[in-house]
Amino acid sequence: MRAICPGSFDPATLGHLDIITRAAALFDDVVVAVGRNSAKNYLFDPDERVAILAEATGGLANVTVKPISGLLVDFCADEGVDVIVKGLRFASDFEFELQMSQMNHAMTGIETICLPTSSAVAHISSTMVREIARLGGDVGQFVPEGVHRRIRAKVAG
Ligand code: COD
Repeated sequence: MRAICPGSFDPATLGHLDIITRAAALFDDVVVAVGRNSAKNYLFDPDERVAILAEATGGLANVTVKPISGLLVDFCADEGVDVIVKGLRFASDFEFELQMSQMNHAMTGIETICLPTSSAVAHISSTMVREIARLGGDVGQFVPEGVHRRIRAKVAG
């Protein structure tokens, strides 16, 4: 089966990597889809986010990374994706993911599977990583090393 892990990934964190790695162990093939959530104020542009994730998932042979600009369900139909995989941290994630999964299912019938977050990375949030980085804090414990390096360069620049 072919799965998709969609997200904004701004920036990709150890929480995202945990979900992607576990999805790659469950499914034959995983597409990581770098999308756009219009409510978010991004640190990295879409091309940078794709490059960052391609580097971070380089060790996973059945994972590819692609950008998406339109509807997720259209991308899934075009790419032959069978199932959407999301991560769940808290009740607020559940409410958001439940509604998105129902909207996506209503449009094309595609199913969403949610993996509970691993306890070691449950607290990690891209939004908070962005805020800490912009205010000069060290986010090294929350993100892969390549992402940490790029954040330091972005904030310094
Ligand atoms: N542990 C486990 N899971 C985590 C963690 C963590 N520490 N951090 C994040 N996650 C999970 C999130 O719960 C989510 O499932 C996934 O990782 C991605 O998270 P984000 O924050 O990077 O991505 P979002 O939620 O901003 O992404 C939203 C999408 C881009 C997927 C969404 O807006 C979308 O599908 N856009 C395409 C347009 C579309 O079809 N819109 C209609 C949707 S109904």
